Amino acid sequence: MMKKLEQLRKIATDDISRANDSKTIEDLEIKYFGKKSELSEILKSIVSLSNDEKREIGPAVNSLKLELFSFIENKKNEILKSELEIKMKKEYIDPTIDLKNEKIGHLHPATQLRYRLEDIFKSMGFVIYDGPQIETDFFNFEALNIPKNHPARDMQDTFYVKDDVVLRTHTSNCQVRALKELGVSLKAVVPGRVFRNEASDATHEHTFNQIECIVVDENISIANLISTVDGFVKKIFGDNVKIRLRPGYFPFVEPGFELDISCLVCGGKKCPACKHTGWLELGGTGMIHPNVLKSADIDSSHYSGFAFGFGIDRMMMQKYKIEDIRWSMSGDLRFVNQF
Ligand code: FA5
Repeated sequence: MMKKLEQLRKIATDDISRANDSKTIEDLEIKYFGKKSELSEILKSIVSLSNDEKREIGPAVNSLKLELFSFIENKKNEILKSELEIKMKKEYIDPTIDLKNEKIGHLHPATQLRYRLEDIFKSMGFVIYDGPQIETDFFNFEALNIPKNHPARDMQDTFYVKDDVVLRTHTSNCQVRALKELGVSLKAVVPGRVFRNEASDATHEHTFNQIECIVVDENISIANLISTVDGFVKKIFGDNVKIRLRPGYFPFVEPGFELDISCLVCGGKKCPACKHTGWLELGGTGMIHPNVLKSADIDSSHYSGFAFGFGIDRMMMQKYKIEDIRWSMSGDLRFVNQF
């Protein structure tokens, strides 16, 4: 047995000395220390030896085991260190390289504006709510008091995925969703992409962004609506901007309004940019219709609320004086690099 141990020491030390990569050393670890290794078989066989033999062989096996173990550990550390050095040389990073002139890209102006709007509303205590762009006919139309075959559907033609599934035409699709999911009291804004089946021109796209605001609680009035809109419009466009409401029809609000801001170019004095009216349209608004609250299982005798929906791309056009909305999705770097 002692001879066998001596042979094992020689072969193992030779093998380990020759190893020069981590895979080989891992294989040798299994070969010499694994469950089926020769050393493990010898250890198992010790029980069947006589007491005298045990006294001689036991310590010898243990000492060989410790010797080989420390030998293989040292070799392993040596190999890992040299492999790491090679890797570091190959993947060398120079932290002193000057990247000032590297082009790293930036957010699209509509996205920048969206994030700014989100920050403003968050600072006013609103939560940001997100909803699906592929929507059921129910949430996009029916829950909003627009039954099938109602003429109001003509105002927002869309793309049909299936009979009852559409690309959402407005972020108002989240009015009933947010009320059902978050309940009252609710102060939420929904920014996001919407779609319409309409011919594009300087102010119309088939794909654009809106931001919806929904507030439902006890005793909510038009005064709350006006102060909220006035607050956020001044934060976006500056303190001199005025707002005005005109009667407007949307089946999901009663009363409903179109909301205008004073022209940013002439300050309300009338110019070509505002078609000589002094005002620019921002979007629709109004007090949420009782039928909409009913769709969300909310008691309209106890709660009331307002909503508004504005076009982010149109706001972007006004803020940055962009004359044609079609630049927005053109993918033209001459446009986006200006912001
Ligand atoms: C709506 O979409 C209503 N959901 C708004 C609303 C919400 C009313 C809550 C009442 C209560 P409208 O179709 O007018 O309304 O669109 C709102 C705004 O989206 C418009 O004022 C405009 O800024 C923008 N918008 C509408 N159509 C387009 C289009 N094709 N391209 C670019 N922007 C558009």
